[in-house]
Amino acid sequence: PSIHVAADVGLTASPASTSSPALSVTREDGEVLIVVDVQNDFCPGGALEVPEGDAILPLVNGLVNIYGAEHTIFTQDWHPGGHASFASSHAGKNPYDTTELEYGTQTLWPDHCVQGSKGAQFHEQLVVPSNACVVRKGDNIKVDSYSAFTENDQKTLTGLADVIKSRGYTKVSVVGLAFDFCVRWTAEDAAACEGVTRVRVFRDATRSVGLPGTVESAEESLAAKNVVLETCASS
Ligand code: VGL
Ligand code: ZN
Repeated sequence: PSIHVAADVGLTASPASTSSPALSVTREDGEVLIVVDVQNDFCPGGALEVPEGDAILPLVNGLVNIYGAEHTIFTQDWHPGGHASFASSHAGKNPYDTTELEYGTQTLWPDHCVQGSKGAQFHEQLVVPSNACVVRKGDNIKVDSYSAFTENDQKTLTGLADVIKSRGYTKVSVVGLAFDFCVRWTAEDAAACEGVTRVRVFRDATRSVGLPGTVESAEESLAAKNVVLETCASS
C-alpha cells in the first residue's frame, strides 16, 4: 500500500462540476471523509461492476465539496496483474468462488483495477482535488486489501491510521464502493483507530456488490462495531 497526494499520481485537474443534489450534511469538527474505490471497474461496464455504482457520483462530489480536499481521503484499489484475488490466478477457479490463501479464505474476483489500466482510474466524473490524499491498496500480489487501513492478512498496515491520528481526526465518514466489501472493512477499521470516537457510513452514497448474504453480514458487523448508517441526501 502507499499514500500519495493526488497531483503526485497524475491527478491534476478536477473535472467540470456537475449539478449537485441538496445534501443534509455539514462537516463536524475533527471529521474526515473517506471516499472508497470510485473507479471505473466498479461502475457499470467495468470488470467488477457494482450495480448502479455510478449513481453515487453526484452525492459523493457534493460531499467532497462540503468536506473540502484537505479533509477528504480517496482510496484506489490498485492490483498488479496476476493478483491473488483474481480467479484467473487460480487454476479451475471462477469469479466469486473462494480459495484458501496464506491468511485465510479469500473471495475470488474477475481481474479488476489492474495498475495503470482504464478500469483502475477514478470515474471521470469523480472530483478528485489535486491536493487530496490518495491511498492505494491491494498492490501486494499475494494479499488482497478491502480495508484502506489494514490488508486482508490483518497485519500489513497502509499507514492511513497514522494519517488520521497525526491530523487529530476523531470522526470518520465513509462512502463509495462497494458497501459490502471495501466500504464495510474500511469503516470497521476506522472505528478501531486510536482517537476515533464516531464512524458513520452515508448509505445512499454507496452501492453493493451483493453476493449471497454479503449485504446482511456487512450491516450486522458494522452495527456490532458501532458504525452508524445515515443518509446524506436531504430527501
Ligand atoms: C472491492 C472486491 C475486490 C471493493 C475491491 O472495492 O469493494 N471489492 N476488490
Ligand atoms: Zn480488488
